[in-house]
Amino acid sequence: RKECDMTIHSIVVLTGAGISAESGLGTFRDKDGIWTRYPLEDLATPEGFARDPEFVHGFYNDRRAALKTARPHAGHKAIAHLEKEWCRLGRTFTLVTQNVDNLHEQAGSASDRLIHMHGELARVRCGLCETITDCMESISTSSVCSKCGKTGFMRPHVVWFGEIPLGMEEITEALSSADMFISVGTSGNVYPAAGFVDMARTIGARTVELNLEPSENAYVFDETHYGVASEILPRWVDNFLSQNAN
Ligand code: BJW
Repeated sequence: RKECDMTIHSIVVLTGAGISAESGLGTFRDKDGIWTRYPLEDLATPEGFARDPEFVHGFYNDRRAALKTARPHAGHKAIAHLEKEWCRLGRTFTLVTQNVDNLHEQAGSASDRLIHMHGELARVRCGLCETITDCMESISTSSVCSKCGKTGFMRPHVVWFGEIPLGMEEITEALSSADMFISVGTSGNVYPAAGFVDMARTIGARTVELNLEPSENAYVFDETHYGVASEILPRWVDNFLSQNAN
């Protein structure tokens, strides 16, 4: 296992809803989280969408509208800063987010090193021809696909339970050569993301958890720090760079 003073070349960061909590976007499983107010079987499964598409559209339209005014905080910016410094040194950096918001992009994270494994709120997809288009407006069962022209097949470009997460090949590749894996603001309930720490450990990467409170798999990590992301991330990144960026 990598100790702090060993040379680290390749970093993989995984983020979850907790990093965007202070930007006003809700988490899922905290005491006032989204899944405590709405049943996830109705909102985050293909079956729920098939049963009541307008209800699901309404949920995602509201979240898309909230995203228009959401701004990144010091935690998102610290990750972008870490990436910039790390890449300046010619080292490897991959940011994997479970979040469908675009706060990492807004904070300056490079889109070619960022994988939205659960999709993106700012994009919609035609369930018929699979064309993905940018969209910050509301959609409904009356929306028309700009490519195939068919009505009634548009859906949010997000990954629901039972669907295959996006970018798994790139993620597996990044994890298979990672020297350090950092998990931020995720409860460790949802797979495959919750299993990434085990994959990283298997190849000997040093593993770090930064979260408000211990996650489901906190005991697996080599290093843990608890507090709000806007405070613990900038502190951790500054400290890490001062020890490793030379
Ligand atoms: C702060 C903070 C602050 C708060 N600062 N921190 C049985 C066993 C194992 C697996 C399965 C099983 N049965 C089914 C499965 C698979 C299933 C699964 O995992 N189910 C579990 C519930 C058991 N997974 C799937 O179906 C996935 N697909 C799949 O497995 O396909 C097979 C396959 C895989 C790989 C290759 C090939 C095939 C798909 C999962 C899709 C998840 N989708 C959602 C919705 C996305 C769209 C949307 O946003 O609406 O993704 S569900 C929801 O959960 C969302 C999130 O990305 C995801 C994870 O949540 P996250 O980010 O961890 O949020 P929270 O709320 O849980 O935690 C927040 C944390 O932040 C907390 O710890 C707080 O303490 C902390 N926090 N404030 C720092 N200020």
